Amino acid sequence: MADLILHHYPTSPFAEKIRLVLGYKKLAWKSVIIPMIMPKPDVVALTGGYRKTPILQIGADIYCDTALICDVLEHLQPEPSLYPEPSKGMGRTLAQWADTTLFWTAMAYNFQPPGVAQVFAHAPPEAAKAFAEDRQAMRQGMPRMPAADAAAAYKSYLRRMSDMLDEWPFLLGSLPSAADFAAYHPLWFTRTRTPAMAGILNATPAVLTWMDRMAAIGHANFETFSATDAIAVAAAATPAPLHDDIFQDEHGISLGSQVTINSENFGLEPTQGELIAATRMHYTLRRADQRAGTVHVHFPRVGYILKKAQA
Ligand SMILES: N[C@@H](CCC(=O)N[C@@H](CS)C(=O)NCC(=O)O)C(=O)O
Repeated sequence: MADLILHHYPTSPFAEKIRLVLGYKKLAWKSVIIPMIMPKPDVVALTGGYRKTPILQIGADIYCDTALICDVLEHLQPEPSLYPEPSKGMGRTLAQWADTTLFWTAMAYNFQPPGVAQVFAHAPPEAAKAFAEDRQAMRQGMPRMPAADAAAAYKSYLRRMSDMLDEWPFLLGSLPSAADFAAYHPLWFTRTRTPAMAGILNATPAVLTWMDRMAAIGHANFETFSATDAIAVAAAATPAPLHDDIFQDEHGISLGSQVTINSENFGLEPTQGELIAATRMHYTLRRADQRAGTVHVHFPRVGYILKKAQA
């Protein structure tokens, strides 16, 4: 199997989700540390535009979004499964809620002044300003949740999670599922990056012990790798053959068209390329980059917007 190369940074919650999935599946990986804010020339050489964290690279295949990365890792290493029966649909649906509603609620709560002070405690003052400007630009008008509303909602969500953990060690039963990895990472940020805000977790001890169980999964074996070497790996590799040739056309855009794909919110930077697959759940674009060569960039359908590229 070609190396799994995760492009990420230590404090990224979505990256923590994937580091733990790699740990759960005992998959060894290579770690490329990427910048937290733009510019990200080495990321964009691989993705063609998408700049969010993390991305997974396998040779000349680039996988964007953690929902897709979970599917790819599940395919490579089916056991233990991220989608245990009988709650496969429930697991995906709860994971989507956690990656959106729970994540944004927790972040609006965490990024109150004591949390911000901790996140940037060891950084020069310009770093906090540059971070705020970068994330503001990514939001593109997406409304920000007021802190008091976020606190109230976060408390309710923690109680609901605690109820789910009454009879089981994990949210949907005796084994972790995609829902646990997705629900864990925003709480991990509260607990480890903004401990001044972590008192909110104390009202739900069952959630804290579940968090300890999730943390114990660990990150498996990894070694550090440079962005330059990762781009050289892409340039030397040929993209994997597409497994699934089902074409589900929802847009009236045929395979072979030049298209753009962008996230439906937060970080709208588009990736442009030739649409070479549009399966039930995923899109694949082929693009050529001066440094990375021909790469296939993959996106999930859910959460992404496909358009014909402007001629
Ligand atoms: N839906 C995406 C969300 C990823 C995301 O928003 N990641 C945050 C970091 S945890 C991000 O990209 N922040 C801006 C950046 O890192 O440039 C996924 O599941 O991968």
